[in-house]
Amino acid sequence: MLRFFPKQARVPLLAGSAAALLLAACAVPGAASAADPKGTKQLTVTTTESKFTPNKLTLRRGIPYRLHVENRGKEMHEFNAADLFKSSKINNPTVLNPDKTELVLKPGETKDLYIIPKKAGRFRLVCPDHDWAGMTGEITVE
Ligand SMILES: [Cu+2]
Repeated sequence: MLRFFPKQARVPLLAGSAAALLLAACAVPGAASAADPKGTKQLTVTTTESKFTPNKLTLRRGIPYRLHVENRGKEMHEFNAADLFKSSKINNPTVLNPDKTELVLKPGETKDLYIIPKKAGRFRLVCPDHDWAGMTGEITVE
């Protein structure tokens, strides 16, 4: 009788740990999810004072991209491609600013945007804080 009770108590404890592990696995950023569909291509753009590198990108319609933007500068930079974002499917819109026009990056910050371009064309890329200094670019969707 004395051994029976601890064994019984162990079962819900284990089930609880398994559930906690499962929850932890789901919370890991970058874990396979709806945001990272099969065939996703990664593109990396860095921001510094005062430019995008590269500042010309070519995407293809209907292809899922993970647009990885790294701010390696000492100032705040924005990756603003408002018209492209408007005409695309964005799988994680909460990474954008409230107007859904740009990624805002503090110095040293990195953000990933999951985007599927839907409309062909040439779209303006700009950092509204530093466009006067030439911090502009162009994204072509084919
Ligand atoms: Cu800037």
